[in-house]
Amino acid sequence: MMSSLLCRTVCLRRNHQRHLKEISTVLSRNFADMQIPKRKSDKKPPSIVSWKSLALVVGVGGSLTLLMQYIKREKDMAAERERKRSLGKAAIGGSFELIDQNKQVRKSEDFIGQWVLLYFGFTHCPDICPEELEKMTEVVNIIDARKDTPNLQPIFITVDPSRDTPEAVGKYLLEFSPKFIGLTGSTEQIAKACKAYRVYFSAGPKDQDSDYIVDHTIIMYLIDPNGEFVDYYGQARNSHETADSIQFHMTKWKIANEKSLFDQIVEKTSPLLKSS
Ligand SMILES: [Cu+2]
Repeated sequence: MMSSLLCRTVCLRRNHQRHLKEISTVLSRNFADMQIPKRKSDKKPPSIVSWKSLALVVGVGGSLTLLMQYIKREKDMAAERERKRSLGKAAIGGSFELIDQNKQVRKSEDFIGQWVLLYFGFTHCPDICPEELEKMTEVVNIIDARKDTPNLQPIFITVDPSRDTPEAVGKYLLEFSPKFIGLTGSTEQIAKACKAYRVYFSAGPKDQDSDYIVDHTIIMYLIDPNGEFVDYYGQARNSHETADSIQFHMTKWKIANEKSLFDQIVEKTSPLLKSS
């Protein structure tokens, strides 16, 4: 009895030990399979968009936008020029090459950058031309006296080139204002200038003193610094009305042609864009 009890105790102990061993083996296997999660690194992952590439994208994008706006503006201006042409406005005016009172060749292009008030007449004109040149002098003096307007260059072109030599023109215009530039030339040159401005002129018959009257259009033409005809003024307009109208056109032109900050940026960046 005693021996059987002892045997059972020993057997139980052995079973228990075996059982513990098995548990330990299973546990150690399971622990070996378990993966310990790695600690997250403090380092940030590399960003796809760096500051440098972002700046480049913004820079290129901005430049392209400016270029597109510049192209659009150029297109609009070309359309406006075309519209003016189709209206026939630009049909008045054109190039000329004449001789001034100092016998210097003067071309229409020489006056680019200036506001010009142009009048066609002749030095032997009994009344109309003196009146108009008097008025023209007043207009020029009014405009020149105004600080917010650029100066106005008065130009006289003769429609009587056979009598109006450079000397005769110079002497005549000094009676009105030293600001005048007086132009003469060959019959062909004068005819060409008159045709450009649609000025009609026709010499009448000579009297016993060989004097004659030249019938002609009595109009003052306003030309802007681009050399384009802007407006005209007939006899009915007095000097103040004419000056006010000229000032209005000068202001309008300045707004339309003034370089904005945008234009300045485009001007500076467009060569860089072209070369890149
Ligand atoms: Cu006249």
